[in-house]
Amino acid sequence: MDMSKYPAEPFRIKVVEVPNILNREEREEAIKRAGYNTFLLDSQDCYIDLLTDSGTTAMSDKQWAGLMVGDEAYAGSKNWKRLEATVKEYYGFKHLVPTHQGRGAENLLSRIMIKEGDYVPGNMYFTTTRYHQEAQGATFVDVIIDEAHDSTIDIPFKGNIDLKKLEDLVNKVGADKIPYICLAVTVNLAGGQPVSMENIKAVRAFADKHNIKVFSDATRCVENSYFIKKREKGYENMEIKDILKEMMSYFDGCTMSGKKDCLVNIGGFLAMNDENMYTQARELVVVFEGMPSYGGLAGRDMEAMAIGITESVDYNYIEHRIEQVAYLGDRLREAGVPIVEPVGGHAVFLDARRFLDHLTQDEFPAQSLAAHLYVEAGVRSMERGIISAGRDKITGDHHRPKLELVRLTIPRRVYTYRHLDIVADGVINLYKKRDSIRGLKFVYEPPMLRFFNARFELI
Ligand code: PLI
Repeated sequence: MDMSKYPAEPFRIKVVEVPNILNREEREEAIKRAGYNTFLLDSQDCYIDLLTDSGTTAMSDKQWAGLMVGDEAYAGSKNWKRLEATVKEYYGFKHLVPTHQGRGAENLLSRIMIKEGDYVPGNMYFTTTRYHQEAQGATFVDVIIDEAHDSTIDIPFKGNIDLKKLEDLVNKVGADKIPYICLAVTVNLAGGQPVSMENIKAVRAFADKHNIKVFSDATRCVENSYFIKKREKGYENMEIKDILKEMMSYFDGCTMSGKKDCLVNIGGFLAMNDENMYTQARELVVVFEGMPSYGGLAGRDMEAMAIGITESVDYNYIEHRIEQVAYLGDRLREAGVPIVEPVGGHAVFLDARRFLDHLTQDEFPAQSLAAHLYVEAGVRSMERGIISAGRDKITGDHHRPKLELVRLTIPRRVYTYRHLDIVADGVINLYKKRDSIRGLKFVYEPPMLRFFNARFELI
């Protein structure tokens, strides 16, 4: 590999964490104890933990210093004032309520906007987002472009919304049944794929025509901004922070999981422009999260998030973050391992259907691949396939996503290129002996968000 293509770490390491490095036999025991579910492994038993990029960021020295100026008053904390001002400055929305994390904001948004029998179109589902929409009586409708469901198609903005699908939905159910369009930047389950500014503008224009609101799932919006800078004409000379602000200007508001692009271990917010909606959000947040000036967070958490937001738009940070993920993808592609193309912002996704083409979807290939990768290399990854998709609330059958994936999610500012080499070597070794990998069956299936706590055994 020509390493000069990849930017070196734009940080120095000041604190280290030493995990257990188990041998193969110990890892076999550990995964059996965990019911072949990587969510149920002990963190200390995972040498390289790529379960998620959520809340796993290494905070900066400035953020840690920020924790010391936490104002832990029950109401009116000064850290809240700073967070509010920072979100207004970088995201441009008039109002926000803090929440303990992204799903807290999704709960509030869904309760405020959705009536029983509504439809919420979105560019592919995310587990918690869809859960909250359905819990309020809505039907989620996937309106992402078809290409997003094919892991082999390499196009620059694979997270885009298909305007024709939106139009068809409006014609079928009527615009008054669509309280808002949920537009995620980037699209996690499509592989961390970005949405173009052109598509965001087109969705805005469509929504205006039909009097529908547009809310963004802004969880990885800084990563989306980087892709726009690199791939979309007219944005190549703009600063990340200006791209971010322009992007957000097309939305009526957003939900945010601060645990990703705000570079913190906990936190989130719901932002909006509408005065009336803000009043409702303030009324609801006290029921589910806490006072509108803390929303389930400590003052110190809000301080760290405000600082994280300012650091997240730094070009050196985001360039290294995205290109490091690309490096892992390049290594795997070079060895012929089937991955989702193109590589997205936060993770490399293994295509388990092609990796384990001797297994059917009912043998849970992605779940099995994740379990075997742990045994092979001490690397923890996550299934994003039939298990994550859950069951249809009416028919009770599995949702059957076309994409059956294992996500190798890279935490921000945590691992070096050498760590990623260990991951790549482990995956490549496993690929060479893929025919010996067996499928799994449930021994315990939870009724909701089953992937978190499910248990399996080898078939
Ligand atoms: O985990 P939360 O509640 O802070 O955020 C929920 C959430 C909303 N939208 C998107 C696109 C997400 O990726 C997301 C959380 N993602 C997790 C936990 C992940 O591992 O990807």
